[in-house]
Amino acid sequence: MFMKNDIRKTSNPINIRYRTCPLCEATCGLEIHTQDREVVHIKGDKLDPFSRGYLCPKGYSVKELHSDPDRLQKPMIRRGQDWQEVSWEEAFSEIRMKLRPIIEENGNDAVAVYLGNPTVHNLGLMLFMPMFLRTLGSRSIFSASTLDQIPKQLSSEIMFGSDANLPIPDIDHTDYLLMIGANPLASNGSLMTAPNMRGRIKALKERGGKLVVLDPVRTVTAKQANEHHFIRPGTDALFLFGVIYTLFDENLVNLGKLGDLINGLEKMKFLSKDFPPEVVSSKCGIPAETIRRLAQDLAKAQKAIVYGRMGTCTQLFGTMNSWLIDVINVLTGNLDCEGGVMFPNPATRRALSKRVRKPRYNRYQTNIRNLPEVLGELPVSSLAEEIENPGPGQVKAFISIAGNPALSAPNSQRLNDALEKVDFMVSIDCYLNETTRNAHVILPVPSPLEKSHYDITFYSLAIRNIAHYSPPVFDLPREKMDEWEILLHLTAAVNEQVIEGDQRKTLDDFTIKELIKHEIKNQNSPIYGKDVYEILDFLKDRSGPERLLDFYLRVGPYGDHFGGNPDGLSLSVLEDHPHGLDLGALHPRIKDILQTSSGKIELAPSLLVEDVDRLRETIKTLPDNLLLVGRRDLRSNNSWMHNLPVLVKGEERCTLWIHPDDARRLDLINEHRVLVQSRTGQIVVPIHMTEDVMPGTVSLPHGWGHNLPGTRLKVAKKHAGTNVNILTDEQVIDKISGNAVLNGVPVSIEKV
Ligand SMILES: Nc1nc2c(c(=O)[nH]1)N[C@H]1C(S)=C(S)[C@@H](COP(=O)(O)OP(=O)(O)OC[C@H]3O[C@@H](n4cnc5c(=O)[nH]c(N)nc54)[C@H](O)[C@@H]3O)O[C@H]1N2
Ligand SMILES: Nc1nc2c(c(=O)[nH]1)N[C@H]1C(S)=C(S)[C@@H](COP(=O)(O)OP(=O)(O)OC[C@H]3O[C@@H](n4cnc5c(=O)[nH]c(N)nc54)[C@H](O)[C@@H]3O)O[C@H]1N2
Ligand code: SF4
Ligand SMILES: [Mo]
Repeated sequence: MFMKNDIRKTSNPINIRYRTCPLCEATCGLEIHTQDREVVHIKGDKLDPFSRGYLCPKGYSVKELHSDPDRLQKPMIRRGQDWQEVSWEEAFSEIRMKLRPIIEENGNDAVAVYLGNPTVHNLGLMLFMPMFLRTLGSRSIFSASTLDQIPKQLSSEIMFGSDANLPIPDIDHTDYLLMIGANPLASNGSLMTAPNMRGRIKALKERGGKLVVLDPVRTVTAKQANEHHFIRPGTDALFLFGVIYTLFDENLVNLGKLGDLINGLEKMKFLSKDFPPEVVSSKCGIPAETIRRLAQDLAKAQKAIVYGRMGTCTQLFGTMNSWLIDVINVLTGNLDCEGGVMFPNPATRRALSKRVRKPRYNRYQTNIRNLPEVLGELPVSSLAEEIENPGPGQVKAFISIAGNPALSAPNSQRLNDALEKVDFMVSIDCYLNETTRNAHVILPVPSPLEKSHYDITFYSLAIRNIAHYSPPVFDLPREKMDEWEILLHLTAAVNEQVIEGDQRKTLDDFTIKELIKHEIKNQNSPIYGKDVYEILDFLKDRSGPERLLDFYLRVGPYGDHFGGNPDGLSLSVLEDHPHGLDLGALHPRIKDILQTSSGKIELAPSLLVEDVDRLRETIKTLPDNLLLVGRRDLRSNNSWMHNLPVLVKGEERCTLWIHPDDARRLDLINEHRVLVQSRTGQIVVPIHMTEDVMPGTVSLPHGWGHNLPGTRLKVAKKHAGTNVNILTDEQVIDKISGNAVLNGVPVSIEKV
C-alpha cells in the first residue's frame, strides 16, 4: 500500500491552482499545489493584487478541510436515531413527501429557513437563493445577520436609503482610525474586506497615522494601537453621544462638501444636549477629558474614520451605535471622502432601478413577540418561540442552510429543545453537527475546492474595488451535487415537482431569464430596452452560477455591457486573470447611492431618534453584575472549524478571562473552574486571569460546546469546550433591529 502510494506520488505531476480563500471576509488568494485529487501544499498567492501572499492559519487549513473524513459525502435520512445514506432521488423524494403537506396544511410561513454565515461566502447559494426563497414564499426567514450586523444594515437603510451601501473605512489612506468593538487582528476584519490587517495597521502607523481602540478587552488589535481605552460593555452609545456633544459644543462640526446633503443637523444637535462627556463618563468608564480629546482629535485629523463592528452591533443599542458612528463620520466631514468612509463600487453592482425606496422595515411581525421584520427577515432570537407556540403561523418545518444555530444563537439550549420538536427538518451542510443532528434529511455539499468562487458580497464591502473569480480546483465527482443544484431541486420540491434530466436546465434557464427580463426594464441599465433572447445568446456557453455571474459582471459598472463597452469586464476577462483584478481605490460616490425619499442623508430619522428614550431609561440603573463579552481567535471560525486538528491543537482556548481584581474578590486562582450563571442557564469553564480584560468584565469565545450526543465530529469532540450561548439571552435584544445581544450579558460566577 505504502509502496503503491509512494510511486504514484513521485510519478504524477504537481499542479498549481489559484483560488480565493472562502473562510472569512478577507478574501485572501491561495496558491494550491495538488496531486491527483489531493492537496499537497497551500501557500499565499504572491501575485494576488489584494492579499499579495498574505494568509492566516485558517488559509492552510483548507487542506485538512478538503480531506476531513468526517465531512459528509452522501445524502442521509434519519429514521429514529439511525442515519441511512441514500441516493439524491430518495432524499428529494422524502423532502417532497414531508414538506408539501406541511405547507398545504399550515401555509408557507410554517417553513422556517436559517441561512448561516458560510452562505455569504458561497457563490452558488448566493445566486440561487433568491429564487428558492421566492418560491418558498415564507416570511419565516432567519439568518446570521440578526446575530451580527443587521443593525448596521438597518441604520444604512434609513440614513442612506439602502442596506446595499454600507460606508467602508478607507484604511489605506486615513490618518486616524477610531476602532470600536472590533478585533481585526483576530477576525481578519469585518464589513471592511481587506487581507492583512496587521500590515495595513502597521502602514497606518508608519505614515504617522493613529489607531485608537475602544474595547472592554485589551485585544491583540488594541495592543497594536497608539491608544486603547476600556469601555464598559453596552455603553458605546453614551460615548458616541459624548463625542457628538463635544463636536457641537466646541464648534468642531465641519460637514465639508456634504453641507447641502444633510437632513436633521439641528435635531441631532438638540438630541446630543443630554449627553455631555461630563455626564456619560462615569457610565461608560472613560474620563470626560478623554472623550473631549478624542472628539477634538477626530475633528483635527485631515482624514479620519470611526469604525464600529461586532462589539457595537451585538448589544442592547446596536442600531443606535451604528447610526451614531456614521453621524460622527458626517459631522467631521469624513463620510464619502478619501481616507474616511466611502461606498465601494463593486463589479457586480446593478444600476438603481428606483431612486427612492421606502425602508424595508416592520412590514410584518413575528407571531409571539410581534418583533418587526427587518430587511426581509426575522430575528433569530425569536426562532425558538416561533417553533414552540401552537397557533396560526407556527413554524412546523425547518431548513438550515450552512448554519449551526444550535451553537451560535442566544439561549441555544432552548433552541436545541425546539429543533427536536419540529415536524420536519432539512439541512444543507457539510457536517453532522450540533444543529444538523436534529435534521430528518441532510444534503451534503462539495468540498470548498470542488466549487467555483466569487465574493459577491464581500467585494461590495471591500476597501478597494476588487474582482476575483476562482474556478473549482477539482472537478465535482458525479455522485456529488453543488449547492446551486441542490437549491434548484429544493425549489422544485417545495412546488412538489421532481427534477429529471432537462428540468434542472429549465429551472436554471428560468432563473437567468427572469433576471434579464427585470434588467431590460430598468431605464438606468446599460441593456435597457434590449431583447431577452439577444442577451441570452451572449451567455449561451455558460450555465449555473457562472452564467449568472457573467451576466452581473457584464451589466455592472465596469462591464462590457454586451457589446456597448467592448473592452469592459466579463467572466472571460476574469478567467484570464487567475490572481484577480484590482479595479482601483474607492472614490466618493454619495450622489450615486442615496436613495432616501428626501434625497439627503438622514442624520436624525424619527425611528432612531425615538429609540433614544430607551437609552435614557436603561442607563438609569446599570446592572452591577459581571458583564460577559465574546472573543475571537485567529484559529477559529465561529462554530464549525474545530474538527480540523491543525486549528485545535495546543492549549485549551475556551477559557473565561477574568481580571485579577475580580478573581481575588471571588477567591479564585488560575487553576480554578467556575460556574457561570445567567438568566438562561449555567456552564462550567476554566478561568484565565488577565489584566487584559476590564475589571467587571469577563470574556468567553463562542462556537464551542461540541459534546452533544449524535454528532459526527471526532476531533471537535476531543476539544469540546463549552457553549457560551447557553448564557446569552434570547429575550434581551436591540429593540429596533431585533438583533441578538451577545455582548454585555449580566452573569454571576462562583468557584466549583
Ligand atoms: N456568543 C456569541 N455568539 C455568536 C457570535 C459571538 O460573537 N458570540 N457571533 C455571531 C456571528 S457574528 C455569526 S456570523 C454567527 C455564525 O453562526 P452560524 O450562522 O451558525 O455559522 P457557523 O457557526 O459558522 O456554522 C456554519 C455551518 O455551516 C456549515 N458549513 C460550512 N461550510 C459550508 C459550506 O460550504 N456549505 C454549506 N452548506 N454548509 C457549510 C458548517 O458545517 C456549520 O454547520 O454566530 C453568532 N454567534
Ligand atoms: N478567527 C476568526 N475570525 C472570524 C470569525 C471567527 O469566529 N474567528 N468570525 C467571523 C465573523 S462571522 C464576524 S461577524 C467577524 C467579526 O469581527 P470583529 O467585529 O472584529 O469581531 P470580534 O473579533 O468579535 O471583536 C469584537 C470586539 O468587541 C468587543 N466588545 C464586546 N462588547 C463590547 C461593547 O459593548 N463595546 C465595545 N466597544 N466593544 C465590545 C470584544 O471584546 C471584541 O474585542 O469575524 C469574522 N472572522
Ligand atoms: S484571513 Fe485567513 S481565513 Fe480569512 S480569507 Fe485570509 S486566509 Fe482565509
Ligand atoms: Mo458574523
